Amino acid sequence: GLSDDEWNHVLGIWAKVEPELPVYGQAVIVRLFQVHPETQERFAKFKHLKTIDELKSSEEVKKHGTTVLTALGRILKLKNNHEPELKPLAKSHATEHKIPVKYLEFICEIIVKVIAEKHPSDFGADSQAAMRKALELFRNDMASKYKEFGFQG
Ligand code: HE6
Repeated sequence: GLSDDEWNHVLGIWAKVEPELPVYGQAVIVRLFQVHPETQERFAKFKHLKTIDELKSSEEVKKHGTTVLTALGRILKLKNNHEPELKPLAKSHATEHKIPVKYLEFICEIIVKVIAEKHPSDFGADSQAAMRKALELFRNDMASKYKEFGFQG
């Protein structure tokens, strides 16, 4: 797990992200689809969006980004005790959507980059390191739940 100090960094920066969750959510999903187009293929509802402009102007993309970051925020706020919140997410992503752990790695890396771009002065080296650690914990625990649900990830 993370130390109290590390969690303070994580939740401190998250408090700055939260008022603009749809903006961040949209930026993260658009970037994910741009950099890793194979992730977009997993979404029947987004397959028709071909250009970057179409992605950026899609209300559905924005809404989904908000959903994803809202779920992640709830998990982060539970700190080292995120199991109850993580379990249903791992279940749907393992058994329904079948999302490889690699894709979770992609989105986590993009989340750090997008925050760093939008909040350069509030997201220093210590905060970035703490956020990376929190997202690694999230991914590792998702991966072990995946296995419990019979998905190798
Ligand atoms: Fe996904 N997702 N997701 N997901 N997701 C989610 C929270 C998905 C995610 C990574 C989701 C994904 C494909 C996520 C998804 C639906 C991710 C919620 C709350 C919901 C929902 O309730 O609808 C992370 C890190 C978090 C917190 C891919 C690819 C990645 C990388 C669907 C295809 C699909 C869906 O509904 O079809």
